[in-house]
Amino acid sequence: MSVSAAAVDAYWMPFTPNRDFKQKPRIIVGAEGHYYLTADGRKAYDAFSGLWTSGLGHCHPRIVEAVQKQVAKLDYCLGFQGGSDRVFQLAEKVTAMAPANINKVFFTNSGSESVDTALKMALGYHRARGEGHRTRFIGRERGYHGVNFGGMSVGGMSPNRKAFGSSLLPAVDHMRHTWDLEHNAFSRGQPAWGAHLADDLERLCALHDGSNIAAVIVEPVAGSTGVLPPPVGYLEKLRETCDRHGILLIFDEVITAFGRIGAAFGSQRFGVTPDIITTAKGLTNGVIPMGGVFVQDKVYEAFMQGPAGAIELFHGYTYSGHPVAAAAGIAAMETYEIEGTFEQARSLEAHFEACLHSFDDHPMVKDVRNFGLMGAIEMHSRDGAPGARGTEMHKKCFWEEDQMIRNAMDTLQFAPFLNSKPDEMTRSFEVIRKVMDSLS
Ligand code: PXG
Ligand code: PLP
Repeated sequence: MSVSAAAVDAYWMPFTPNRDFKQKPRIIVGAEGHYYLTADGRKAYDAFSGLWTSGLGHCHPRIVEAVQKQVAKLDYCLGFQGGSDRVFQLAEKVTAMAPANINKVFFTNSGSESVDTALKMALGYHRARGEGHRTRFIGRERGYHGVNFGGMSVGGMSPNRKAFGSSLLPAVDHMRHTWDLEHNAFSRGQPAWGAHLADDLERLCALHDGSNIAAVIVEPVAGSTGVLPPPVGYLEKLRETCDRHGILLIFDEVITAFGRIGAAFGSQRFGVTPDIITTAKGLTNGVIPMGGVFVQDKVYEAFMQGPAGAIELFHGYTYSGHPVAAAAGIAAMETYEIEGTFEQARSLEAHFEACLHSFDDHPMVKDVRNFGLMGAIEMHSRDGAPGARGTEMHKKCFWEEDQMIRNAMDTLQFAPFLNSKPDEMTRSFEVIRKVMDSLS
């Protein structure tokens, strides 16, 4: 069945210039491994692993089979005062992969829900310990924590906040972001410069008194904003400051968890353990929507007080712990283990870095950044038309070169498959260079 003009017209697309898209829609009807199948009958290489989601490739047979079996056996069951066998099994599996002291997970349906859940847990944790005055949150400029009210408030991407300003959470401050063209341009991996920017947290503690701050939330590697790896020593400094002031540290690992930076959790790669970790995306390889919030034992234990029969956390979603999502999650975790995916991702890093940084001297390029299998090529904007080059790259790659790439304004973002074939990766960047060369 083809998609009619009326059908295209009916759908209000997320984070998309709707009117522009609908003039010539880019519609996907299938996927196989590392390729999308387009409505006009082409195969397009997916250079963004879905939307950072599908590191194992599309339609992985083990996950497909697990989902098919599960939906025929238990399609749904309530998640409050009941739960499917699958969700408990998934919880055991994923907490076993988490850093020491992190042994509990709460399930949601997305990264945005994971973030808002984590913020509520932080408030509840402090209140349960008699520190209900800790109500302030600290985020960071250029952070992305989803689009719900909490995540939007701690997030630092101005277009996402602009129209909703008066309804953001009131007690939120932001640290500066860590990108500085003068000091850390064209960095490979973690930039050497910038650890001192974590001192912003110390300043905010001095301003408000640290005893009023509930939590600090950062992405270990900022993703949506165009891949900003943490300067050497930066995350360690945040951890140390939080400890000194009794503040919870939340790592938003919606992108970095489950192999994207060569470990189950980014915090393991960096050797810095937060109190709460938010996840989604790779939890099910993107197959069924699901998120997870992982907490240190002390956070869970703080809630386990009061009358034995009482609900400890007044929070949850109709679809928390959905059995089909949980089955997809179990199959994804099994696949990561059987195929050695995280090690494979790590082994691809050097090639990926070389491909990206081959653009360092391109006249149209302003900066190139990478960490793990996260990468960005930032182009100079065309005079008077910011974003135009990025959009042209995206469209030309799709229509003329059978490549699906992702752009945010004039920054091209790359999330190769965790099991990419090096020659396909090389070819993808050759095509991107060709298209970039053709731009004005
Ligand atoms: N936190 C982080 C760190 C994320 O990257 C979210 C929260 C929100 O997750 P949901 O599932 O509610 O979308 C995200 C999502 C991009 C891009 O192009 C990134 C995301 C979503 C869409 C596009 O970089 N990240
Ligand atoms: N709105 C109404 C009227 C509801 O009944 C519910 C859930 O029962 C919700 C919103 C929240 O939906 P969800 O649990 O899927 O987030």
